[in-house]
Amino acid sequence: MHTRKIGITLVVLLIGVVFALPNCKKDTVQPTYNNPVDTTSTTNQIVISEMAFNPSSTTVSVGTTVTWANRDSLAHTVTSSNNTFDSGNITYGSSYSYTFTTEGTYTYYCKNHSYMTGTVIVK
Ligand SMILES: [Cu+2]
Repeated sequence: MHTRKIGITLVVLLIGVVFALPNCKKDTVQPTYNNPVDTTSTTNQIVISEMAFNPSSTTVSVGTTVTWANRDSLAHTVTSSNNTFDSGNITYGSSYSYTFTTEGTYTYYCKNHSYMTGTVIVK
């Protein structure tokens, strides 16, 4: 009887932890289900790897400097569709930065591999 009560208490506690963690404002334990490859990102660090911009879309505030770091062995470019910016070839291990000073949606692509596309939304 005593053992069963402890068992039920543990189950209730576990359920409580599972439901309470995401809503807990001052928890020191980070929720573990943040997807690191979430495409709705707010990062200003974009990694070029495996022939893709990661994340492919990010939302930043006006004045943010966004940096693209190339981790592919091939050279890539970060070229805006309306020619607002153009990195030229970024070789392996190099990076390119651009500061967005005007609100808007900026689509860009790689001149060497036009199927590589990305978006920066500036708010
Ligand atoms: Cu490329």
